[in-house]
Amino acid sequence: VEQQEEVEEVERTLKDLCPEKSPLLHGADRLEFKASLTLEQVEEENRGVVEGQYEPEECKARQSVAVLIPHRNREKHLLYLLHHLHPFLQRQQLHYAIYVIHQAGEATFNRAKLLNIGYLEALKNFNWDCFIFHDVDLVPENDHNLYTCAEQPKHLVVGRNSTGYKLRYNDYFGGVTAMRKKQFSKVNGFPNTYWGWGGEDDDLRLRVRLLGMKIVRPPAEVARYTMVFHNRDHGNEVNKDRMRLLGQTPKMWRKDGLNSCRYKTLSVERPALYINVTVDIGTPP
Ligand code: UD2
Ligand code: MN
Repeated sequence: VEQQEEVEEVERTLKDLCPEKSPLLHGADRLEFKASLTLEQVEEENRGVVEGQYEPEECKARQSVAVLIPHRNREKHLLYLLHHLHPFLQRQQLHYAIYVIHQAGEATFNRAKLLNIGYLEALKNFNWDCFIFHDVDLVPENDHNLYTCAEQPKHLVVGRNSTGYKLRYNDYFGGVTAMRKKQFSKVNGFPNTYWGWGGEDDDLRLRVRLLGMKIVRPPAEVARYTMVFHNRDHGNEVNKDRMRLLGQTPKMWRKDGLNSCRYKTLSVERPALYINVTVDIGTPP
């Protein structure tokens, strides 16, 4: 195995770097969400993806990107997202892998903690440069919205169908964000203490600001998403504590985050199109 890896490493260094702008991009897409879509079909369309991972044949990718998707009980959304995201990322000529971090059990959902776990687990497989924190129900509409990291943390959802493609509020940092490994570890990741819906995205934004970084966004014409319609899930009720927690972020960010993230990995499965990490994250205090 080691030798094989060395050969791959050499091949990688011999290839030319991919062009700054991929020739495969085609701009705005008309997204289709067919109720009849099956996993077999999506696998068939993406034969180049092996155990959730892909690398362009034609050139050496400029960034290695791990896409992290927090998940529970949204199988249909996941299928739609895989169907659109794989070809989308391939057109961007990225070396990437898709990780689905699946919360086991029925306890209150914790999106932020799942994303911390995704980051920690993904780094056990490969030294990724860039992490995309991605809601399962948001499908990008335009492949000029690049899933790469920048000098500053990047927010990729300027607009979506359900909000008339307008930014929800000025400092908004939810839905899909891109941070370099260094940027994310500098802020100690997400908080682990937000159970249920809301606030965790604002906490990450506060962390980013406290550490002197600034959020950047792609142009509004390209940073567009369709959110597959859904109601609020059972087990993800509004987090009534979120305002209080947000008030404590300046003193809590050092203690609560990547360095305090405790969980139990129940399984790591590798079906064709993603790496499925199932975890026991505990229950709210
Ligand atoms: C918004 C944000 C989201 C997050 C959330 C508050 C946008 C576009 N998104 O989403 O990033 O900050 O508010 O927590 O503004 N999930 C499951 N199963 C569940 C519950 C949640 O898989 O039972 C995952 C899934 O990836 C989902 C994400 O958590 O997309 C966010 O939950 P949501 O879609 O219910 O919340 P929403 O749309 O208000
Ligand atoms: Mn949603």
